[in-house]
Amino acid sequence: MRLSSDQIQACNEPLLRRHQQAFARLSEYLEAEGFQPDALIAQIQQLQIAIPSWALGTGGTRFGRFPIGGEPRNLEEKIEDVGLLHALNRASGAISLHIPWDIPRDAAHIRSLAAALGLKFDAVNSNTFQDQPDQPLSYKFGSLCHTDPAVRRQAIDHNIEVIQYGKDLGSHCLSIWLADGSNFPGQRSFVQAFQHTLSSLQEIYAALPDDWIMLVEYKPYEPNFYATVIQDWGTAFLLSQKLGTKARVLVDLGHHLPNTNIEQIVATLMMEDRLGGFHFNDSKYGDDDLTVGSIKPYQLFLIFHELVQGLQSRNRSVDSLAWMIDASHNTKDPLEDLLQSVEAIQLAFAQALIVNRKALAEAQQQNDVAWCQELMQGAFRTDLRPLIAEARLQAGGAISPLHTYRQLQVRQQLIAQRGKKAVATGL
Ligand code: PSV
Ligand code: MN
Ligand code: MN
Repeated sequence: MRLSSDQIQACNEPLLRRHQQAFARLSEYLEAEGFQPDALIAQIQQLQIAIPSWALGTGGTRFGRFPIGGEPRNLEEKIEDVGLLHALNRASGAISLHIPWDIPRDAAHIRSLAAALGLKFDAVNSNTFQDQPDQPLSYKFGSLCHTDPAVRRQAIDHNIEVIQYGKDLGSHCLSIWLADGSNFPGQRSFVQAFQHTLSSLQEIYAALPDDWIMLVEYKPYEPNFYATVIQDWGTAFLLSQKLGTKARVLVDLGHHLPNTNIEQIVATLMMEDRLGGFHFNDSKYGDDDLTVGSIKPYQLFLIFHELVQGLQSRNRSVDSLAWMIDASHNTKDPLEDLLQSVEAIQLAFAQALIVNRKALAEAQQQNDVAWCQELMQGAFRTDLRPLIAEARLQAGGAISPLHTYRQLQVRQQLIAQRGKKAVATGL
C-alpha cells in the first residue's frame, strides 16, 4: 500500500487555514527572538529518524501480545510500512534491520523497493542474544564474551556476515548490542568477559569497511540481572577507544539506571567525538520502550540541547549521527506510535535550536542560575508544533500525520490486504 501526495494534500486542505494562522503567529514570535523560521525548517527537514524493522508489529511482554492485524509479514511489507510513515511525516527516511530477523535475500530488489519510497538503510543490527533454529552453538552463556572460543567465533562470523548484508544494502553502520553478562555473583570473571569481548570486537572491527561506523550499545541489566558485560557508557567508551576511531558509543535512552543524567553523558561523548548514535524511546522505570517523549519530554529536550551544542561546536551536520527509534510495545497501533515518536524527536530538536545560546553562555559565565533556567525553560515551553507541521507541509507531508493516517484508514486497508491475523516477523 502507498499513499499518494494527492491523498495527503486532500487531507491537508481542511486544516490549512488554521495551520497557516498558527504558523504566522509563531513565525512572528521566532523572528522577534532572532530566529529565521526558514533556517529552522531547513534543519528540521534534515533530521531523518530511522525506523527499526522490529517496531512495525505490535510488541508485547512475556505475559501477552495483542496483535491488531495488518502487520507486515515480511521485509518487503516492513519497508512498505516505513514508506507510509515517511510519506506522512517526511522525516522517517531510513530503516534499520536486525539480522537474522530480516534477511535481505535479494538485496538489489530490497534496495530498489526502499529507494522507490525514498528510504535509505541505516545501521544493520547483529543478533547474538537469541539462538536461531539452525545455529550450531548456543548463546545461553554469552556470545562475544563466551568462555568457549568456538562460540565467540560463531558470534564474530555472524557480525561479519551482517556487515556484508549491510554493504549490499548501502548501509554504513553496524550496531552491536550484546545480552552478554551473568545472572549470579561469581558466575563470570568480569575482567575475562571484558577481554574476550574486546578481542572479539577487534576481529569484527578489522572487517569493517573504512567508511563504516561500529556502534557499541550499552545496557545495565536485562536479560542478565547481575552483571552486563557492556553495562554503561564508560565501558562502551573504553571499548570504542581501544578499537579505533570508527567505533562509537550508541546511547539508548532506556538503558540507564533511574535518574541517570543522560544529557551529561551525551555532552561528554560529544566532547570526545565518540557519540555515534541514538536509540530513542521513553521509560518510567527501565527499558520500557515507550513512545518517545511520552514520559520525560524535558529530559529529551535537554539531551537535544547538548546534541545541538555538540554538533554546532564541531561544525557537524545532523546526519553525522545515527538516529533511530528503538521501541516496541503492546497497546497502540505501532504506526501511530511511530508517528508520535518521530514528532516528539522533531519537537525536542526544534526546541533545542531556539535556545538563546549566546545569552545562556553569558548567564552561565555570570553564574546567573535563575536566568539560565529561564532561558532553557523558555525554549522548552514554546509550542513549536506549527513549525514542525510547516516543515512537513513544505516537504510534501501531512499537516497532521496521525489525523491523515486515520482519515485515510490506513490500518483498515492494511488489515484488508494482509489479514486480521497477520503477525510481524521478528520479535
Ligand atoms: C536491547 O534492549 C535493545 O535496545 C537493543 O538495541 C536491541 O537491538 C533492541 O533492543 C531490539 O531488541
Ligand atoms: Mn537499543
Ligand atoms: Mn533496549
